[in-house]
Amino acid sequence: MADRKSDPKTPELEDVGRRDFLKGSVAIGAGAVGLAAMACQPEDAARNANPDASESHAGQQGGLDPHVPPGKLDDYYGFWSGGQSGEIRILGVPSMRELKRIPVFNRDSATGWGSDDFSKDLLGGRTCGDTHHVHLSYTDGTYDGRYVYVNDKMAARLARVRCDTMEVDRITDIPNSQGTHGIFPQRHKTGLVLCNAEFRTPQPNDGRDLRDPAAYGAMHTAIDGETMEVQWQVLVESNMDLCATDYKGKYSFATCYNSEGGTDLAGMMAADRDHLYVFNLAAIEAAVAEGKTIKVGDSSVPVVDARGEDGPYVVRVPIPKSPHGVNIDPTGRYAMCCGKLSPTVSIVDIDKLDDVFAGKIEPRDAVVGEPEVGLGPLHTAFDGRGNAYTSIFIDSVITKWSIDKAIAAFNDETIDPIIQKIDVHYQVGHTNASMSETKDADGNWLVALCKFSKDRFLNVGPLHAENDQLVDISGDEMKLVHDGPTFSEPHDCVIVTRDLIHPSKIMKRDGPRFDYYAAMAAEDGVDLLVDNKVIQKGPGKVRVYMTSVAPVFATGEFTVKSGDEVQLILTNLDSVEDLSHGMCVSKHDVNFLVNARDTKSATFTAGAPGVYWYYCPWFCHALHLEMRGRMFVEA
Ligand code: K7E
Ligand code: CUA
Repeated sequence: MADRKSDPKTPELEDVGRRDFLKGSVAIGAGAVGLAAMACQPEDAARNANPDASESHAGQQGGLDPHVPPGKLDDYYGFWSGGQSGEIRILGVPSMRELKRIPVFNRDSATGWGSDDFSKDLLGGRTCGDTHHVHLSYTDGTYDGRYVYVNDKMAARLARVRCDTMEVDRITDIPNSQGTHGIFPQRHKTGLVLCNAEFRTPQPNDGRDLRDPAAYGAMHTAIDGETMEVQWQVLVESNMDLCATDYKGKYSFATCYNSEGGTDLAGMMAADRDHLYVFNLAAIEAAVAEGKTIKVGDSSVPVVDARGEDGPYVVRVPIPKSPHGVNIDPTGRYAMCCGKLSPTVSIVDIDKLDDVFAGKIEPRDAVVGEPEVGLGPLHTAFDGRGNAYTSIFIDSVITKWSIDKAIAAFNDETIDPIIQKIDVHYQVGHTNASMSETKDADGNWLVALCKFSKDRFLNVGPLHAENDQLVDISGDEMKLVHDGPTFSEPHDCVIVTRDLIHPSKIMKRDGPRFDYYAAMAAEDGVDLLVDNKVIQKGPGKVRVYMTSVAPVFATGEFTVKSGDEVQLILTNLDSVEDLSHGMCVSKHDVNFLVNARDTKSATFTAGAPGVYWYYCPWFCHALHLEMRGRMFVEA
């Protein structure tokens, strides 16, 4: 890469060549951003054809070994969001092997998520979602291995996954919000999870102010990470994109790319500066406690109205231009705000924010560095050794830079904070590094989640794989060591040392799902772990309680009437690790998984009179194919 040193305080775009694409895109619109992405492909492809993977093996140039041999375990759990798929994936790092998909907002045929009774209730009739950001719960600045939180941008929801079962146990609808995008849990304890509304809407959104965008606003929402109840909201005038929290529990943050309040592209890009919202959590909670709040629409959630000027609840730190990511470094001192349409990262000194709120200094005085890192900076990761790694979308690079030097360079333009730029393929969105979002960032691995893969994999038709590339950052130089294709479209990931995560091997039978089944069993006088019973619940309503031990269902046949509403509740009595069964009912759209010691159920309407085989769809035994029974449907 050409050296791009220039005045860090001057984010103007001066170079020719690829840089012109951004100018063009700003002038012409979103389509041109796409063209810019295409245009830089052949050059990148030629330069990086056939990288020799063997170079990266242990012992050579001090690099780490990304190869995990058969039978060996990865050092890290990687939690990936699933984008349009509405799910979460678990990958092993550094092997980048996909270990699991956790259905969240989607309907999933393999597990029955979205069609079994409990998850169907939880999803409230919705069948799809759009997950962008996964974060784990924290205690004392590092992961406590309890929960994973993930947003749904499509329907403004927050879901929680238990780390012992790796299943969703709660989903919370966020009121007065659309486009819930950035989320971040507090880091000093399992406290609040803050959620940003990216889309401004009328408040309340009940038909008023439809065509009066000046009256729109957006909510910064606090959800209790334990109860998953919405605690309060702060109403601001502009949109909010990515979210972050400090390490002390004092502040939360939201980037704003549309301070203009625009409703089209030109309008949203008009201003040279937008801002970082800083939320003063103690002041907000005091206002909530004192009742200095409003109610919006049908929601009973207390809302602090902080629209307009800086005040005790919110200040706005000016950031050039349409900022996107905000990431806090592992020392907790600095918030890195990526410019997106400015080639800069603005370094906000969190220690100065008390003085900003006290009115002693101007908000912009909290910016202590603004290194120029490349065209289209989006997100920043850290190695715990004082370096930052920023993903650069348009240039398709990861830029490694020194935080200390970037701060020094703010007042001394002879200092160059840029250490290295490495090509990634192509158009990187998020980047993250091992333990990067914690005080224990360990500087081993970095992942670049590239939005395009083009020529990197076999052509599989118009929809290409994403390319999640693994970079060894343990040495002085970043080294690309692996291309990892992923299905559409994880935005973000976190990489967690494996000793922090303790999943159970068989189902523990607690939590909201088992509360649901315990109530049902009590109502019917049934012991789920013992009984096999067909219970007539009233005219046209039947419950079938069934157990299984490989390779048989304890109930080999049962009889219902055509048109009956049938609820089939299956308990897997096997206590053997990895021995899952399931339930498929022929021609009735029923297919769900029942793990060892688990209970699941589905409700369906019995079809036309006849015999319908039900069977176990999970290979569980040499006689797995014989694991089936008959449902007799009578006229
Ligand atoms: Cu940058 Cu939704 Cu995190 Cu995508 S967002 S890249
Ligand atoms: Cu049980 Cu196959």
